[in-house]
Amino acid sequence: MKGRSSSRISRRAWLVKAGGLAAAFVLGGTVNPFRLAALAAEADRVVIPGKEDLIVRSARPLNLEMPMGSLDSWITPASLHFVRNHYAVPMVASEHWRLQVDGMVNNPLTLALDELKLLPTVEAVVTLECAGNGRGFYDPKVPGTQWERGAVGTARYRGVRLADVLERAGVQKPGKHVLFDGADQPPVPTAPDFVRSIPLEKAMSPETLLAFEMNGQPLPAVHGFPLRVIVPGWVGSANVKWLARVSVLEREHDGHFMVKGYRIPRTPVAPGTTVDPQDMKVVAERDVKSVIARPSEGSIHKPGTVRVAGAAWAGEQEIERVEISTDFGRTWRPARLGADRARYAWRLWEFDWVAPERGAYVVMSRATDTLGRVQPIVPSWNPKGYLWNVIDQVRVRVDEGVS
Ligand SMILES: Nc1nc2c(c(=O)[nH]1)N[C@H]1C(S)=C(S)[C@@H](COP(=O)(O)O)O[C@H]1N2
Ligand SMILES: [Mo]
Repeated sequence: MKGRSSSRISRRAWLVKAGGLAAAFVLGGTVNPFRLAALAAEADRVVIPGKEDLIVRSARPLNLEMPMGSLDSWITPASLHFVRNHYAVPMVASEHWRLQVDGMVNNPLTLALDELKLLPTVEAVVTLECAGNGRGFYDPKVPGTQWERGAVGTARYRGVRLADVLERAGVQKPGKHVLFDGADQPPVPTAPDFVRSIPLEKAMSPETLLAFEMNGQPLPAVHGFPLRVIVPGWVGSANVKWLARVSVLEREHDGHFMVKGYRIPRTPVAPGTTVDPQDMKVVAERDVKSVIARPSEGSIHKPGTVRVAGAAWAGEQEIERVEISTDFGRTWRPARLGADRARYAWRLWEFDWVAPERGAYVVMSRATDTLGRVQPIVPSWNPKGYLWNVIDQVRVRVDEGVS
């Protein structure tokens, strides 16, 4: 027993070290164990060029959150777009890069970027949100990156339709799911590769893209250069980056990130319950949700008009309305929805709250989508902390004394 547990510890230590080496390589550092230890200790001070304004949730792998208070445009600049990586960012040279299309197809394809770009190009503004966004709010706490509001962002993507590529390859009758594999690699061969699949129906729908541009620029390395999948309305994990291979399968892929990760209970469970992965299903579409960007939690305001602002989104649906309550949920009044809109993009909203007199208040936002789905009042806890979409709330103070 003793021997077994110590060998487990050393294996873990090795895993950590291997991850560190990979990250040091990517960040361009020299491999110095003391420097690595210092980096780990000061993870929140690691600076990623162009992403300085984001909250560092972890440096290795790179997980960056948008501070929601900085939301002030419908399209999120790349500098503010969250980043969620499982492993080190692979540095892909586009001239050597090829997309492999195989599996249950009549004509397997190997496409260079230039060949792919010969297909009709399309543009779409799409909101991406990590399935774990809001995980930090679950009680009891669940392991994983403790995202709060900002593992979400909206960008204009340009690419080709996945359906056009699959049509060229000719999907065979039994093909029912489409697998995506990116060029990122686990730091040790025993760790699982990040591979995901989606049903053929969603893969063939015209909104599902293979994107090579984000906000008019080639995809930044951290967002999947040179090519990523965009699966509008679905959780972030479906949107595989650094895409290297697309493969048509007969059934859902059975890799780690399908059968262990990214699953939610089929039926609701009590908070803190351990659930067998077999009693869970793969997270796919996102739910209706709104978040408050301003005022910020704990802020103090003079009596008078306080501008409340935020964003709302709803998976494959559109936002019907956003309502605000400033009296602990007794009454709700409609927010103004921003003019900018796209089928799969968030809607910005605003509300002018006339703060009556001094006191401690809770500002709440509640979105409803075109299907009539409404944000819940209490969380539906799940073991991995996915799909947090409870009515958002921030505590503020109103006080004459502030200047
Ligand atoms: N190859 C690959 N693709 C990936 C990931 C990854 O780790 N590897 N992370 C996924 C997850 S969980 C999310 S939420 C989104 C995040 O996209 P972003 O970093 O561009 O915001 O990418 C997805 N695509
Ligand atoms: Mo994610």
